[in-house]
Amino acid sequence: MIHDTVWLISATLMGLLAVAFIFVHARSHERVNDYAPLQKRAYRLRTVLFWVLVFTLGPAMLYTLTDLPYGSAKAGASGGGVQVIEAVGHQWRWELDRTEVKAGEPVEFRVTSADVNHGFGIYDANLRLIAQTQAMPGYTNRLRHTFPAEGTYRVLCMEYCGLVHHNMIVEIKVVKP
Ligand SMILES: [Cu+2]
Repeated sequence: MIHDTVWLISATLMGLLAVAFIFVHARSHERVNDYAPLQKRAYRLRTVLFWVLVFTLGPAMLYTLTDLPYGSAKAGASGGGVQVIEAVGHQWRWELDRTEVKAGEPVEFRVTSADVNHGFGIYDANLRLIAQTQAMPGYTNRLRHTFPAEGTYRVLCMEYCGLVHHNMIVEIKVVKP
């Protein structure tokens, strides 16, 4: 959904930019000898644009800052504690210390590897990727995700790690809180 919106906004802005280029190109053949009035108009436009930006982007910036820091905002919103899943990648299986979590409450995956690099990808029932991080030996990556709906999710390895890489699948059950 958000991707569609972002795509629409980007396409619109790109379109406007293209129109501006076409406009400039079309007008570029005109000969102008007196630049003074043109300059005056351009400076006025620049001043207007400056204040438009200050009054639109300024409040937008302040508004988005209220979400910081992201981690504590998410954990605090639910009221409940964070559900922690310790995940270790092995050639060729996932080892999770729990496979059932509650929907609507944040889950923190602490992801590492016992051997080589693996990719820790969480997929929904339609095999759509919803969150991912890397499983690295000697390092623990923290991935926070809140499952909005109950259901069966799957963790698949996203990084080719050897012969039986395709076998690295484990299910996570997300249940009603
Ligand atoms: Cu793999």
